[in-house]
Amino acid sequence: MFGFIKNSLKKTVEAIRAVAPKKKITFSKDELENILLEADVEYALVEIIVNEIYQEKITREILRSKLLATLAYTSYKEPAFNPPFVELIVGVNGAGKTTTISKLAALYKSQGKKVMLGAGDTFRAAAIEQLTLWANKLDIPIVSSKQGHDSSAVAYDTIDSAKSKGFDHVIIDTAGRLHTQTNLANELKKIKRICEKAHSGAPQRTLLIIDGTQGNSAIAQAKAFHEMIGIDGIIITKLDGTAKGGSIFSIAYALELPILYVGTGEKPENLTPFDKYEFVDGLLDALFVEEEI
Ligand SMILES: Nc1nc2c(ncn2[C@@H]2O[C@H](COP(=O)(O)OP(=O)(O)OP(=O)(O)O)[C@@H](O)[C@H]2O)c(=O)[nH]1
Ligand SMILES: [Mg+2]
Repeated sequence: MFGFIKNSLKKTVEAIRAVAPKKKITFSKDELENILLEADVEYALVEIIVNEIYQEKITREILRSKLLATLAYTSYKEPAFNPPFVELIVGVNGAGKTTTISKLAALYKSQGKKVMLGAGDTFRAAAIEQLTLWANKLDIPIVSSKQGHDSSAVAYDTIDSAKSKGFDHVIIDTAGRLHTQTNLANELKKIKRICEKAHSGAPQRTLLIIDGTQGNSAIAQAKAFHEMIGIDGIIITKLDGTAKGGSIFSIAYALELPILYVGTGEKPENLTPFDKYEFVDGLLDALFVEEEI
């Protein structure tokens, strides 16, 4: 898997090149400030990072420790659970929920797990079709209903069926938009409640899908979802298509939530576990030349 995160930082690195055209051994505070802002790290966090550095010449090691510190909460520990492990996938429309579900399903299947999908986005007919298409392609069972039907009923039926057939994993899609924000909040809360009714402890994981091309504007949105239903972890999609890779620092710092994976393309295999060291070193490799010994 190594290299996927670094490769998908290409556009972010191109943006940085505008203010740091050449690799160097050290940078000044002013230079560093410009670099971080260009990578779309939020201004407030840039100030925190820069103000905590006392040296005039900033080396790779100094910056590395500061950047890693902003990612302190990003690792995830799976809770103890009775199978099936139920995952609820939420996020605004177009964030990449359905695509990410197919990526997760492909991953779990490749690990030998029995996976079942629930087409819980009953708001749009196209959403049900899209997930069904993926399920057929991946040869994974799916539970769905007609457009406009109760999404909680789909969630219940999926979990019920997975339990009775001895499946390991359930992934439930949800709508990104309803007629109003209050409708969406109520629907998601209800789905969560019904999951627990169908299977004690479910959903074991509620994942928020964030569109990486949105940069820092995703923070407020993520906070709203977290307050609404409680988020256990984040997946950031479309890292390959954004010059705003630095916003991951601000998102991680502001939300203090684990980042489980990043999306690095549209294909089912383009899902990479988020490795904070690879992410930070991928950026630092573009900035610093190795010091001569
Ligand atoms: N380049 C790239 N494109 C992605 C990635 N993840 C998703 N996409 C694309 O983003 C678009 C939206 O993805 P969907 O999975 O349909 O998003 P959604 O959140 O389910 O959207 P709604 O169902 O409308 O709420 C599609 O064209 C996907 O192919 C990624 O990691 N990289
Ligand atoms: Mg969808």
